Amino acid sequence: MSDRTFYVTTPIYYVNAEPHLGTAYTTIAADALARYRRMTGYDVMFLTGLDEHGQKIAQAAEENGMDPQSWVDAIAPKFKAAWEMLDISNDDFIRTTEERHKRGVQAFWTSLHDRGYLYRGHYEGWYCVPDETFWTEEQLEDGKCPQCGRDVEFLREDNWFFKLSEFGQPLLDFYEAHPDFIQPETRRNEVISFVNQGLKDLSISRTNFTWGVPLPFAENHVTYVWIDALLNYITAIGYGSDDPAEKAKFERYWPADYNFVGKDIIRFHCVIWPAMLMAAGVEPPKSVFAHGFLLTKGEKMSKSKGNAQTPASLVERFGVDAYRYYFLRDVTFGQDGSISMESMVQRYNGDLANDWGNLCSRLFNMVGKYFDGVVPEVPADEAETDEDATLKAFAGFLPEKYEAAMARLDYIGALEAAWDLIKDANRYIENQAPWNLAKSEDTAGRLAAVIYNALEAVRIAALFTAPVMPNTSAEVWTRLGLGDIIATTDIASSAVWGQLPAGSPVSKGDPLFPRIYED
Ligand code: ME8
Repeated sequence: MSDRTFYVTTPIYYVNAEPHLGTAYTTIAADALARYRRMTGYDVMFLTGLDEHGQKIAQAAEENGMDPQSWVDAIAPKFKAAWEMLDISNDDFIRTTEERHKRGVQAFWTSLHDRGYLYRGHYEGWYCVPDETFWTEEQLEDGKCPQCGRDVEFLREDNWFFKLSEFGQPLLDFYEAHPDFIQPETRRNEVISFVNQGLKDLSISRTNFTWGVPLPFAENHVTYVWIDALLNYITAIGYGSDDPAEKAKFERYWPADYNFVGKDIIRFHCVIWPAMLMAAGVEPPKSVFAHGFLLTKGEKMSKSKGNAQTPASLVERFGVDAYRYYFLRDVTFGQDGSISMESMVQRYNGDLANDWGNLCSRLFNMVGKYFDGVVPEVPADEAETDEDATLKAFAGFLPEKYEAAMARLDYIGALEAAWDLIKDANRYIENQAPWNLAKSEDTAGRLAAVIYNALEAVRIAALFTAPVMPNTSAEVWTRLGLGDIIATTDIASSAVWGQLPAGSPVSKGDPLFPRIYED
């Protein structure tokens, strides 16, 4: 096992409804990163899961005439199935109703209680059930939730409180000492200015319903759902367990490299979460990255607005790899991005059918036609031309360019780097015109070189498209007679030019991305 570890998480999604394009977006982004890090030799822990407690879930269950546990048990498989369909390679899947989580939550709050960070108090104020968020009178906008615009309810409860107000300065110091903790920069500024306004103590328990983790030191109190949910990132890897293997796991993977979240839940992740961890003497994660919203027709796509599509219909039309590609290629990670069927068809036909699919088809066809379906041997005395050198240079730059882009979570930049090679390979074939070289015996050596070089470019491009489009890359390598591309653990060495063995059988196969015609 590699001693370089990498731990990335998605939010744990509410089970009040089925997965949709928004939740799939975060999950795919985390998956592509996890896959890439595995290909660069890291021992990766990629966690996703479900947020199953709280008033909102209890209400959803009631509305559906079910008890909460039966309800969450009915929805959980739908998330698992959706992530399977999208080829999400998570290493674990946590549900907050699992024993391991509940035990960890109780251990955590007991520890904060023992450390003197909790006290009993009285809460009077507003609460937004859909967002599971407490609001003060002044924060409301026209009497509604300032975040989602929906109705709020007035709460009067004797609760337990966490002394969040003591963490204003420690948090500001932490942000300063860890400039990468909140990403991107705009979110960092937003959080700093929020903390600068002063923090209020946080109510951490609820008493007017029971669907939550009981607070171990307070009868009839269940933990506030957010502070239950945030802890999933540590309970999943063994926090609170006595089992030595679980403890070792926690030591191994914590602190997480990235908590991926949408910008809607940044305060929970960048203010409450690190403060909780500081109070418990646990290091905060290295980084919280908040991406933007997917917008359809200018509006945030969300379950409550009723404009949230499920991934299944798009996957059926475009295929899973194209689905994954579209969202990472068309939406800048960290900013809001409009999505539409038109732009998806355009990306599909342009980048996938024309550039990548076509490159593979025409090339594999030519190997069949000119070399009986095997990778040609290039004669030792065949001189390298400038065009050959250019193509090799594109392949040579790719590992570094790709790594630099992925290190800043610039998925578009990473895919563009891969496309530079794909486009140059297409240009190369056009310019070298192997169909002309095939006409004369005198140019047989050159023909072999051109086909070999283009195949090598395809082999390498498949490596760098694999984190986003794992199925297509696996298929390309299979067609080249190569092994399991997903098992690559040193992508940079695998990308060194010239490793495609002469004599390897190449099969043509069906088009990787058959053109789609708009209805
Ligand atoms: O907030 N565009 O769960 P949730 C992009 N359970 N991403 C979107 C999106 C959109 N239109 N809509 C949703 C919760 N998302 C809590 C999290 S974590 C300890 C607890 C994504 O089901 C995005 O990642 O409401 C957002 O933050 C998340 O789904 C909210 O999922």
